[in-house]
Parts: sequence; structure tokens; C-alpha cells
Amino acid sequence: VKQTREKGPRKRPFSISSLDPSSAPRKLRLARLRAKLADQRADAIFVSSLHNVSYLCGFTGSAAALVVDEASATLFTDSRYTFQAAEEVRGARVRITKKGLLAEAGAYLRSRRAIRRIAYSEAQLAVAQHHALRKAAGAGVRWVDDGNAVEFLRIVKDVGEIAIMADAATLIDSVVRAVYKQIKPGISELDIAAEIDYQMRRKGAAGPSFETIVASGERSAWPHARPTNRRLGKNELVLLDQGAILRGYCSDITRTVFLGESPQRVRRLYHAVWEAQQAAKGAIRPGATAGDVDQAARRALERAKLGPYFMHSTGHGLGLEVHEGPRVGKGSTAVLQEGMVITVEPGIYLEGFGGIRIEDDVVVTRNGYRDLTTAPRELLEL
Ligand SMILES: [Mn+2]
Repeated sequence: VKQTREKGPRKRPFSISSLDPSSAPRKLRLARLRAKLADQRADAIFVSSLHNVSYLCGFTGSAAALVVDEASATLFTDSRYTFQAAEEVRGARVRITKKGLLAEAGAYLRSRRAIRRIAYSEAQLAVAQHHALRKAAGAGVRWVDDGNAVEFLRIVKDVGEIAIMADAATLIDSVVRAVYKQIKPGISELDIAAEIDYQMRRKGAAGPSFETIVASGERSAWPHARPTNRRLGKNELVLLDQGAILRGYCSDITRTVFLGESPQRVRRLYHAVWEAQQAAKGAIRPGATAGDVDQAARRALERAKLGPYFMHSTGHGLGLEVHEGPRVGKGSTAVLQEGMVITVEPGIYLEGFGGIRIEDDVVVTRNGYRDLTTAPRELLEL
């Protein structure tokens, strides 16, 4: 059942249903992948990352491998997914395996005499799995590193992907706004996290992009705190970091609020983080490096004498995975291009006091950037 989208006058030109029948984006993805394989002098690629499989052929089941060669693509999955594969897969043949995915994919490679050099990802295959695959494929096949070929393609999103990611961002925006009403002294971090997760499912998300973070008081100084049964008190910071998966794509937003009337110190620190985020966003344009974006945030916090309290990257690429390319950290030489989606999330963390982070998802546009998440960024006092 698709999420209902009747409300509102805006027509969405790139719903998944309007993309799939033509399968044009997937054809283009396969064509680009083949060009990369030719560069690496590989005859085929063995794709085992499920995100890469769904990116290339649309299949979203939990057991699959895809072999792409010069002229064809073959998806291997098992009989639990017969109907699902028939519905989802575009641009690839489907083989329902009976004796195990790796054994049959390997046997297929052995039978294909023209495939001698096959690219694969060391990072996406367990050692035991690679042993099984090698054994089935036989000694005639040479395995070479795929150079993250598919991950590189995924960094630049097409219009259809950006439309979905904008919807995923809007969804999590509305969750954050709704949950503010429930944040008050006495409620526990776990209660708030449960409410966030519940709200996103009610709004059509497949689930959270990562374990929802709710950290209050001193615990907000832990950048990746797990929610606990700690109850919120008066006059403390609450950091909320959450994301939703919608039609396969992740969103990721952080807001920090204050329970009560904020003291001068909190307002000053919050403003410095906000300025750092503005500075980082201001550095986003095609041709700039991701390292430039990171440096803009870092310099702004250094100017405010808060440099030592910012101890993580400014952001990361976002898409089918919550962390993907490009890296948006110190010294990153990745060159920004129109269509990349990244997070911008500077933060400061003071032990024994608390932490403040403001995070948005943005898409790189022709001459700058556009925010996908838009929930208010001024310091909210609840
Ligand atoms: Mn993030």
C-alpha cells in the first residue's frame, strides 16, 4: 500500500510509480557501471551489497546478488522472493536459486567463458562468503577490486531520487515538529524516542534510518548517545537526532532544544553552532570540495573559541544509506557536484554541561544548495 498523497495541490512529478515502468534511470545506471567496468578491464561485476542491488535493478529483498556484464544483468535470489522479484526487478533476469545463492552465482560465472576478470567489493563480502563464491566459480576466474564503482555512481542523485529524498526530509521534519509538543520535564528519553519512531511509521516511513538519538542534560554531550530511561529535567538541553527511510532513501535531522528559559551561555553557544552551520552551507556549490564545507564550519567555531569542542566531521553523504559518499570531513578532496545530497551538522560537546548540534540535509544545486530539511533552526525553548 502506497503512502497516501492526496493532500495538497502540489503534483509530484517523480513518484516511484512514474519512474519504474520506463526503468530509464536504471538503464542509465547500468550503462554508467559498464563504462566503469571497461575502465577497470573487468568483464563483469559481482554486486553483493543489497543497497547496490536495489540501486541497479530495483530489488529490495534481503537475500540477493547481482552479476552485471557487458550485455546482461542477472539477479540471484531465493524462492521466498519469487513474486517480489517479478514485481520489482527491471533490467535484469531473475534466477531463483535452490542450492544457495553463492554456489549458484559462482556456478553461473564458471559457465560464462567470456567472464575472466570479475570485480567485487571486499568491503561487502564476508571472508567465508568469498571462499564459497571462489570455490563455485573455479580457478578460471580472477577476482579484482571493484573500486567502489557502484557507490561512486550513487553519490550523484537523479531528479527522481532527489524528489524521494525531499519527501523523506519533509516526513522527518513533520515528526520533529510533532514531537516538540510532548517534550516536557518528567518524560524519559526512551519515551520521546519511541514517540519519534512511532510517528515516522504512522507517516509512511519504512523505519528509522538509524537508532533514534534522544539525549538530555549532560548526556547531550555524547554525540551518539543512546536514549535511556533518564527523565528530562527543567533547564536542560535536549538533543534529538533522527531520520526516516522512505521508499529506500534516508533522511537525517538534528535539533537541540532547551527546556525552560535559556541562560545567556546556552544562547551564545547555540548561536555559534548556528553560525558554523550557516558558514558551512555558504561554502556549498559545484566545484567546491567537501573539505571546504568542513573547514568553513570548523573555522567559524574556532573564531568563537569553540574549536576543541567540535570533534566530528561536518557531515556526510546521504542516500540509500544514512552514511555514504562523499565524505564531508577535514581534508576531504571530494568535489561537490549538482545532485549530491549531504548533511551539514556541526556540533559542540562540553563534558558535564551538554551538547548542541544542528543538522540539515541539503542538495547541491547548480549555483549553491537547497535545504531538504526545514524545521525551524532558532533555539527553541519548550
Ligand atoms: Mn547525520
